[in-house]
Amino acid sequence: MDNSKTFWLPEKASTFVDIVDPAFDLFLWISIFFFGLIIILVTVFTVKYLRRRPNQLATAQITHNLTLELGWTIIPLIIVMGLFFLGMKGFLHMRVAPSGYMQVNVKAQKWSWSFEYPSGAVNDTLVVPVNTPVKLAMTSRDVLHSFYIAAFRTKADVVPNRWHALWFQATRTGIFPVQCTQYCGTNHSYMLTAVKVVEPEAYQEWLATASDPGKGKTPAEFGAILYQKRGCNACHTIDGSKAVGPSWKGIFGKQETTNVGMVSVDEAYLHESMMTPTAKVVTGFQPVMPTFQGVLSDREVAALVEFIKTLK
Ligand code: HEC
Ligand SMILES: [Cu+2]
Repeated sequence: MDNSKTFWLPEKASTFVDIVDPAFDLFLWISIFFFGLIIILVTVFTVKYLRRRPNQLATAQITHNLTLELGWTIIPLIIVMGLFFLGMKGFLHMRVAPSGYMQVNVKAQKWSWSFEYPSGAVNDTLVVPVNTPVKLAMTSRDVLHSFYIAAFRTKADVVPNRWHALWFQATRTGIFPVQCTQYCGTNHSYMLTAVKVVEPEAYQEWLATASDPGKGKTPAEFGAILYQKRGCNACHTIDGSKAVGPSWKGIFGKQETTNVGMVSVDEAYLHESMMTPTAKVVTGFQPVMPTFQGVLSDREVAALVEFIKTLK
């Protein structure tokens, strides 16, 4: 099978390709057929019924033509009903995961994705085994986002205070882009990640390490991993350049100007900044940071603090 992208459709990598692509092609060809038919008829009629002489008489008034009227009602009706059943069948199949699926929870936030596995592993890219049904239970921590894997032909909105499910079964290994397809603020266009489809053995191996990312690492090294994996890097840089949030470079120990006055950046302040970001808002920035209450464990907060301390 040729899995590469075509003029119309992106590359193919899931079982849904067999449902979506033929339906898309059918819709496309029906549209092309009627587009062609209409253009041809308009042209033919324009030439045929052109008024050639100023005193040319119009044809006698025709009130109706039953055969023609029934024809242009019934034929399109049959076509659209057929398309409806085709679409409905695929839609239902794509909404209900088959038994024996593996579940991953997905949390969207401005502007990153976080994938949480039952083993406790949390990652910023989605890693899944090939030829296995995977169900995603998705919610958002802030605004409306939308989760889209073009190569898998699947997409669903990710809404705060609600869980949306989506499933897929990847048919080959590889790395495929995941996009947010709902405008969700300044850095929406950077809200990209990937789904990495691997062999089942490689998946088990990955899961074992990902389930305990702090293992054998110093707190600061663990913090550096969390900076990426927890999406802090969507808004904070570590090189001193200003982004949506202040850079972490050299903040530890300095005096920060906030909406409640000057504060010194110590462990307690950093902890509070993660749990209750709106308590003290750094001057010159919007209060857009989501809370990480219930998201970061004490150990993770401590690791992030240690990481920030190293950024002199
Ligand atoms: C959506 C963007 C965004 C994300 C994601 C984000 N932050 Fe923030 N953060 C901000 C903004 C904006 C501020 C400044 C305003 C404020 O104080 O609330 C800030 C402030 C902070 C501060 C205080 C910095 C200072 O100079 O005083 C800390 C510490 C912090 N964030 C930690 C984190 C950590 C840790 C993460 C990841 C677990 C994170 N942030 C994720 C936007 C973000
Ligand atoms: Cu988004």
